Amino acid sequence: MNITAYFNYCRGEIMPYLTEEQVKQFEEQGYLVVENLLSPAEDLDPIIEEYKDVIDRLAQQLYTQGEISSIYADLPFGKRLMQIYVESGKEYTQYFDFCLPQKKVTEDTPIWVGPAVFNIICNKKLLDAVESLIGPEIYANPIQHVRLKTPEQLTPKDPETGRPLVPNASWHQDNGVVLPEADETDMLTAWFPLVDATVENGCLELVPYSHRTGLLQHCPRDGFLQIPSKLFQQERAIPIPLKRGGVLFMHRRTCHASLMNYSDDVRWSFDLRYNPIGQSTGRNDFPGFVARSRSHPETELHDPDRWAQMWYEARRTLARRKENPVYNRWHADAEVCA
Ligand SMILES: O=C(O)CCC(=O)C(=O)O
Ligand SMILES: [Fe+2]
Repeated sequence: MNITAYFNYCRGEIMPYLTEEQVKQFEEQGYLVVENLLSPAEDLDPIIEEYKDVIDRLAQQLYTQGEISSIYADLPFGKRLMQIYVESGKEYTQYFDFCLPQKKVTEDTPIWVGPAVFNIICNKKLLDAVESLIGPEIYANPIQHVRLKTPEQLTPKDPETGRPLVPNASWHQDNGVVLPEADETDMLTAWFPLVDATVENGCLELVPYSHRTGLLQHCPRDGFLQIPSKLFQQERAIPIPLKRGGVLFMHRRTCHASLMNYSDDVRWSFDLRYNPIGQSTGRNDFPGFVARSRSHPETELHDPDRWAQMWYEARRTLARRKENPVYNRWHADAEVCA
C-alpha cells in the first residue's frame, strides 16, 4: 500500500499512529526515528526483568561447570554478561536470542522465547507505527534478534583466528540476508535499545536514501556479509543514537552497520521485523505469526506459550534434518568483492 492509499484507508475509522510527514520521511529517506514510542518502564523493563532470570540460569550453569568463579548475582545485566564472557573466554549470545541460528541447529540449541519478548513483538504502540508504514495486515517476521554488543577491549577473541567472538555488524542491507524469493517482500526492520544507544557504545549508523538504489552486491567475509564501500555512499552515513524508548524503523534496502563499542558496558538492543501478511518471510523454516489483522482479527496470535512452542517445534524439525537450508546467495569470488 502506498501512502495515498494508506491515508485514504485511514479516513475510515482507524487513525494512523505516525504523521503523514513521518511516513513520507520513511519512504523518501529509507528510515525513521520515533523517540519515546515505547515506555521504558512499561514496555522495556519487563524484558530486562525476564532476562535477569535467563542470565541467572546461565551463570548457575557455568558456575557448576567450573567455567566461572562466581555467579555475579549483584551485577546488572550488562556488567554481569561481560564478567561471564571475560572469565569464560566465550560468548553466549544464542542463549539470549529469540531466533535460531542459520546452521547447525540441534535439539539443544539454546533459544529464549519468553513472554516478555512475545509481548514486545505484539506491542500495541509498535504495531500502530508498523501499521502506518506497511499497512494493517501485519506478519511478525521470524528474522528477529537480540544484540549484545560487547565493549571492544573486553570482547573475547577466537583463540585460533584472533578475531573477536562478537562481530561488529558491517555494512549490509537486511534484504541481503533473506532468500531471493523475499526480495519484493515489504520487510520492515524495527530496531530499539534496552539501554541508551550512543555513538560511544556502538549505536547503528546508516546512509539515508540508500534504499533507492536496489539490492546491492554483498560479499562474504570472515563468515559475514559486507557491501563493498564503492557500491554506496558510505561518506553520507549518519549515526543513529537512540534513548531507551526510541525506535528506529528501516527499509529493507537501507545500508546500515553498527559502530564499535568503546564504552565499558554492553549495548543491548532488539531488532524485530514485520511484513504484510502473505508475503514470503525469507526464512521458511522459522515460525512467524499474524501480529495484527484488521480484516481477520481472529487469525492474530495472542498466546506467548503457543509462540514458544512453534519455535521449539522448528528447532526439533531442523535438528532432524540432514541438510541445512542455505540462505546465502552471495559469493566471495564475485568481481566486485576482490
Ligand atoms: O544491532 C546491530 O548491531 C545490528 C543490527 C542490524 O543490522 C539490524 O537490526 O538489522
Ligand atoms: Fe541489519
